[in-house]
Amino acid sequence: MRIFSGIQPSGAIHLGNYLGALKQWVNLQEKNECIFCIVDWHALTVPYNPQELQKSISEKLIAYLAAGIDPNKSIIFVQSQVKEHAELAWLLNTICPIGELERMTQYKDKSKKYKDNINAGLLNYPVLMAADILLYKTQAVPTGKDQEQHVELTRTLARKFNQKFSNKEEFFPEPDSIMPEYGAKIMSLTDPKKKMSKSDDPKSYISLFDAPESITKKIMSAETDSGKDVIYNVTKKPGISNLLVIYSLLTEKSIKDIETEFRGKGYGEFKKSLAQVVINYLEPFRRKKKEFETKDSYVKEILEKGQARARVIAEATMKEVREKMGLI
Ligand code: ATP
Ligand code: LTN
Repeated sequence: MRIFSGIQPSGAIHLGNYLGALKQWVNLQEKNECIFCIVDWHALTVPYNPQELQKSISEKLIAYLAAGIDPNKSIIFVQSQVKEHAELAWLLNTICPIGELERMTQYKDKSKKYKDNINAGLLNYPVLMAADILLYKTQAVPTGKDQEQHVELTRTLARKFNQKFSNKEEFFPEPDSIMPEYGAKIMSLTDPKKKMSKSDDPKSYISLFDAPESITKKIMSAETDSGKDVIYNVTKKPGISNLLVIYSLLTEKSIKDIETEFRGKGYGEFKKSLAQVVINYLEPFRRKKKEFETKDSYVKEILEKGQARARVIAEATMKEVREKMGLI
């Protein structure tokens, strides 16, 4: 299968991004043709600092590598280096109903969060994402739960394009979402009713590269619920349930077994143990990050090679798209 996914170069990659997306990518690359993108154009739709953008892109690439994405198996590249993404996004805009965009949850959330910057890019964001995916004739898109709606719109646009411009034959495949059974929506540590998000306060997430002391501090002060029993109940105990999911995914123990282990022990002891689990799990990530930071030219080369490989596919698709749409 051809797989495509991306992460924005905003904030620091956190456990939610890892458990929802990156961890799946690492497994998928073994048996599929995978393309992983750092979607810098998407990150411009909310306020950002131009001086920090390139640094943030390098950090994301290092996070991909530290998490286990192998540049010999997968294509890794930066979105803005392959201009066909913008061209296809424009063309798909002409078949995308505005109403579909206005009902997108992420658009509604982000326009509430950035009231002074509700730009057209924020509304059109899912069309660019559809272009990212369709440009590579992708069959499946591994992401967290929050992106499911955007992948659904991508399917709608693929179908519309095929009907209008391809004699109803499948030119663009309609891509499936791939989501993990657990971990598709890891919640914020400071507000467990909201998803963990890189653009929020760093106290609300654990970055893949947080120092051990910082991990302990964040977990010990994570918002938990009234009561003291370590029990999974998303409606009554969203805070402790979120921590249980993280514990279970990182140790591969079932939630039931963890509940039994901490019966009668209270939140404090559970959190202390979780902090240790997270610190140990992320230790190789911190080590690999240091290693890659000293290999500047190797890291640059990965992006150059990735870009060249991505471009070959993108150019071929666009040639066909232009012909189908009556362009030269
Ligand atoms: P931002 O706050 O800048 O919007 P984000 O934290 O939502 O960032 P993205 O770059 O938008 O991160 O997402 C990268 C990938 O991580 C996507 O596949 C997304 O679905 C997934 N993801 C993001 N947040 C979570 C989460 N809390 N739980 C599980 N998966 C997540
Ligand atoms: N919108 C996604 C990032 C993204 C993406 C993509 C994911 C942009 N293009 C294509 C999968 C496939 C997000 O905010 N996480």
